[in-house]
Amino acid sequence: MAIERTLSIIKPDATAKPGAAGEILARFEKAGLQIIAMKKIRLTEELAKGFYAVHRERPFYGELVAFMTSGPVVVSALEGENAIQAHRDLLGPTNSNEAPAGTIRGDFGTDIERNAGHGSDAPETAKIEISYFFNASEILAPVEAL
Ligand code: FUP
Repeated sequence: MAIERTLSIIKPDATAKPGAAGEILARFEKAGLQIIAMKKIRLTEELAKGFYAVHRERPFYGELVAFMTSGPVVVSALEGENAIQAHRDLLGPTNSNEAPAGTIRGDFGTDIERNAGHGSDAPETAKIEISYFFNASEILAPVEAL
């Protein structure tokens, strides 16, 4: 297995729940994923549309953009062994209705749209998504590498 980086977004439905963002971040760290960049922001329509541009022809695109701009998000870059799959395992299935208890989407999401978190799905998309939100100077090397 390789050391990878992935982009995580704690979505507005989860940041609206008291204590949820902190618990989600703690789950990342307990699973061995290091937070190498992080910020809490409110996505503009332009940022949300650009992030989900791959879905722009899909019927749910408008609603998804409206949801993603409805409140703050916590965006982070995570690094660790097999980080992309490890993070997606913590999230659980895309549809919160199908996500088991103990997964982030199962515990903090509601349905396929309001599903608490986003995680990159491959190394190429992780690289694009991390650079969409963070400059090189905002990404901090893990402690071991300092
Ligand atoms: P994932 O890789 O798990 O984030 O899932 P997808 O790439 O399939 O979906 C991207 C986003 O679109 C997810 F956050 C969920 C959202 N979505 C909807 O809002 N409605 C749908 O019918 C399908 C996906």
